Amino acid sequence: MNASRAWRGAAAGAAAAVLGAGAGELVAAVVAPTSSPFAVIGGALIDVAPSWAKDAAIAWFGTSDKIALLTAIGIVLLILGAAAGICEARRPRVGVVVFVAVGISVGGLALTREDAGSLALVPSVLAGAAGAIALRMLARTRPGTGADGAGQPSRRAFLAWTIGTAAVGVVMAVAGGLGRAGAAAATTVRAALKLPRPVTPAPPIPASASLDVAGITPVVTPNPDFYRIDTALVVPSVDPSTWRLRIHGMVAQEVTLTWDELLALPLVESVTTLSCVSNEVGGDLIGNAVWLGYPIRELLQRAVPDADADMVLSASVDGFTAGTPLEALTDGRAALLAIGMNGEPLPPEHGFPVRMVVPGLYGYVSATKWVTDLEVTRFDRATAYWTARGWSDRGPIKLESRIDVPRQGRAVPAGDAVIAGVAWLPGTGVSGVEVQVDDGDWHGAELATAISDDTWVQWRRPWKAESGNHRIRCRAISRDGTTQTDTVAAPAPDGASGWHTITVQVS
Ligand SMILES: Nc1nc2c(c(=O)[nH]1)N[C@H]1C(S)=C(S)[C@@H](COP(=O)(O)O)O[C@H]1N2
Ligand SMILES: [Mo]
Repeated sequence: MNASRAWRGAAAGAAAAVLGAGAGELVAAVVAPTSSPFAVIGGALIDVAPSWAKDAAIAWFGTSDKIALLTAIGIVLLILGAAAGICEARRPRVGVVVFVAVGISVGGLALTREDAGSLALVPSVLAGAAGAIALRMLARTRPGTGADGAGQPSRRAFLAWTIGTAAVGVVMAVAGGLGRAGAAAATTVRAALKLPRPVTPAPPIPASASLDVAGITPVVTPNPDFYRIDTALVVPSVDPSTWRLRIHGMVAQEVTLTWDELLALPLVESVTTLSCVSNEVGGDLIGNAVWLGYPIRELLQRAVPDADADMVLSASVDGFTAGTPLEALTDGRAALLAIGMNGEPLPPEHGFPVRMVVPGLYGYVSATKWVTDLEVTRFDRATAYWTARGWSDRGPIKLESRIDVPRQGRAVPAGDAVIAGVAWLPGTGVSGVEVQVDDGDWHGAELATAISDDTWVQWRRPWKAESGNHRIRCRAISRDGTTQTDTVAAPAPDGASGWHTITVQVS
């Protein structure tokens, strides 16, 4: 086979792959939103990925990890399509068989996913079939075997057909994506929803909780800026009218709760800082919000957990699970079944309609989004999503502090400057922050008013910046008198530690 035939085969195969993938996204949007080929392959990869891979993905791509994964899948599918196209050019039907086989395999995989509906097989199988047909048709448009025998028009026709096929695929994929987001119950119902007022509102946030420092992290994180971490490639769309929470397991009395029942309960508001265990020292996988919800403790009281239970395994519609110490849900802290975030219904990507928020615990052991099930159990009987992947089964948030101003590596003009940031130990609170420049003494920083012991607190310290390179470090002191450890730990298995250290150039 000559090189140009191979290239044309590859182009035809790649274009057919784009068409197939686009068809898969579009069909999925209509019949099975969580079972598009990309969602299925990506979801399966996320679930089989070892924890170091998740760690690396978050370290490299941050909250763009999902886009990076989808891009990688797209590239692999393109290469696979091109290879199938070359096979087809060499031996008609072989490439077609590859497309059909990939479609059926991904369809089969779709059926094994936790959130698979009855039509889960359909998008991928149709995607494979559409790709196969496109490849067959493009193979026919190809110029004949004689190198230039078919002449220019046929070559041009082939190019036009190939580009056209890929373009149709892209349009279908975009339409599918937009359609899925727009039609999702979570989007339409949420828009029309009005949250009840809390019976116990959070005290107003004092003006003194915010320091007047340009560039410091706002003390309450606006929803669009709140970090997002989860295993869901497609944001689950949960219709509140069919939402149910079931509390079962080691309980005297099973409890189920509907959306209307939840809304009718006396709701409370509290401000809690939520952090991801993958947050590096100095990282931004942390945010603070005003949460509206119902204390989980009250619901557990109705269920009456057995005396020897010590864990609540919460599960979401997409199969994610978290194992929370029963004690953290019953000891009186503001552990909420939350429906509101900063005065709005939960944004879809933050768990609409209902999620958990537990002060003092990393999200992976406590903050289940799209939650529908609480099983009262024991740590020696149940394993949760991340603990099955090597992360610690207990996940208390570690005492930490972060320098936001100046930024690492930034040039700072000599003279009066300010060093500022945030510090946190949700559940206990922060009583002080100290700052060190180069090898000088540690100096106490000014603390803003803490909203509560469950939230981070802003801090600042004036600094006479002299020209040259400087290293700046900070450490927090918690209300129980502990100083933040300088022991450097990576996020795995139970959260990063160490002093946030930056270098700046003063001129
Ligand atoms: N259903 C579901 N809930 C989840 C997760 C998830 O993957 N799926 N990730 C958890 C983790 S690891 C964290 S840090 C928090 C993040 O919540 P956020 O995305 O609202 O910031 O959600 C938790 N709840
Ligand atoms: Mo997390």
